[in-house]
Parts: sequence; C-alpha cells; structure tokens
Amino acid sequence: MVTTLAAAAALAMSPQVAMAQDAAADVTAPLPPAASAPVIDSAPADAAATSDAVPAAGAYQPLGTDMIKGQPVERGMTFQNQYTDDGEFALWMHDAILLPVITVISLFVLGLLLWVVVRFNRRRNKVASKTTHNTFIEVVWTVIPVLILVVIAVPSITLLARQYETPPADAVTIKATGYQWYWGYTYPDNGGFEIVSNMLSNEDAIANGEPAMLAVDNRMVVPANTPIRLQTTAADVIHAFAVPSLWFKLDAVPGRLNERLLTIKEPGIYYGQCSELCGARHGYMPIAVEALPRAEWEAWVREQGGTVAGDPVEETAAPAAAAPAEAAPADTAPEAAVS
Ligand SMILES: [Cu+2]
Repeated sequence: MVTTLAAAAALAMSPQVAMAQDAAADVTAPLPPAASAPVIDSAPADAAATSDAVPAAGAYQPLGTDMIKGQPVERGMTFQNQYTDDGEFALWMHDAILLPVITVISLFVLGLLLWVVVRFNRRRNKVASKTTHNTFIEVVWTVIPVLILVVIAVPSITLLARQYETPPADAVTIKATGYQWYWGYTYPDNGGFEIVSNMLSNEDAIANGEPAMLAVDNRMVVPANTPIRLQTTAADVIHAFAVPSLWFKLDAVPGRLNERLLTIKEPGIYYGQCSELCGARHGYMPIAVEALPRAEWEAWVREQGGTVAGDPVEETAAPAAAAPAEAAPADTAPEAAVS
C-alpha cells in the first residue's frame, strides 16, 4: 500500500501524466482489498450493490470453462485463433501473403542451389564460364524483389495503421496497471474501482478446469462487441500487457499512459501474459480477460460497486454528484503541485 501511494504520488508529480490525473487518482482511491473482496463473495457484503443490479439485468455469473477461447494449444504451430478484426486481418496476412511468399522464395532458392550443385560441379563442368555480367538478369533480380516488398508493404502498413486507430469517444476506458507481480484493472468510466488479479496456484487452476499458469483469481471483465479504450501503465518497472488471441500487446511503463483500441468480437475467456521481463516473478503474472455481453458486464460493474453511464437518473444522481465533489480536491491538489 505504501508503494502504491508512493507510485501515485510519483505519477501525480510527473507533468506528462498530469493531464490524466483521474488515472493517478484512481490508484489512490479504491484500494486493492476493498475492490477485490466483492468478487469472491458477492452475497452478504454488497447487498446494496446487488439490489441495484436486479432491475437492470440479472446477477453476474462468471463464465464457465466452456467459454475459454484464447489459450495456447499443445503442439500449436501457428497463431492462436483470433477474436478481433485486427487479429483476423493479421492472421489472413500471415496465411495468405507472408507464408506463401516465403515458401515460394525458399523453394526457388533451394532449386537454384540444387541445380548449381548438380549441373555446374567440377566433374560435369570442367571449363568454367568467364561470364561476369548479364544486364537482363540483373534487372530481373532487382525488380522482382522490389515488387515482392511492395506487395507485402500494402497489407503490412494497413495493419500498422489499424493498430493505431483512435478509440471512439464512447469507448469504455479500462486501465491495466502492472505491479511486481500482478495486474490491477481500473474502470475510470464506471466509478474508478480497481480489480486486483493474481495468478492461481497450479492446483487451483487445474481444479477449476483452467490452464495452469494462466488462470487468475479475479479476471479482467470487459464488455464484448464494445470498443474499449485499453490503457496501460505500471507502478514499479516496465511490464507489457499481451493477449495473443486478441492481437493485443502494449507496454506498461511507469509514469506513462499508453492506450490502444480493443474490440473483442464475442464473449469468452482469453488468456495472456506479461511480456516484458519485469523481475523474479515475471512468469507468474498472467492475464485473463473475460468478455461478457454488454448487459451482463454492466451487472458485474454494479456488483463491484461501480456505475454505468446509462444508469437511471434517480440511481446515479446521488453517487454521481457525490463522486466529483469528493474527487475534486484530490484532482486539483496534484495540479496545483505541478503548476
Ligand atoms: Cu510484468
């Protein structure tokens, strides 16, 4: 907790992050135990939150293991199945362009080598040719590689541009914070609560029917078919938020806020891992994303004590009015300190 506060203070001091003070404030406001507790026992503690959830949608049910979609497979040779448009495009580019091109080039070069070995060895070719230049063939072996590179460049640059697409204004903001060695997921648009996510032991994971080393106690619950403004940062050292089946990898750097659009096409569970060597337990901070239909995700948010933008006015009026009033001093303080 001391480190969290220190990290928050450091974030608040940094002018770069000052414009995202709400992000820094989030780190201080909902402390991990309070935020993670309701996930484990939803019944007694947050009766109030549950009663809020009832009128809008049914109570949150964690997805079962039959909904596991993004995970490594034994002896897998290619990418994981993709569940985003970018991922599908990238997979198409790999399968339809890169792999055929590299296969043809490799076979062509192999054929040339074999031809030279068989036809032009010293025994069959006693008098070596003195030919040094051939304009035609030199033009050909320059122009054809250029054309191949152009053909690859078009989808490649398209993919790059798609990955930099700006999230739309109505995107749901979720902030993933890397800690040594676990992840915290904050929902600034939904009241700013934070979910702390730790890896399950191998025994617990297998007992749950989940993959060992990838299952976590509290998943990052997100809406499916909804644009997500996924931001990454870190509290101590550089981490990286990476989920292969969602074609998503983004560094989480202390004092910086990186952001990328993520739209998951269907509900499911998608596993990933921290992908920046971040210390002794780097291999033990997996990511489990649980994408739910929008209504169920909103029910989950309310169960965490959060709010949803479309909440009926009489429900949100009081908390919404109270929240900024409480947050205002905290927000202005770092700003004053900076200026
Ligand atoms: Cu890490």
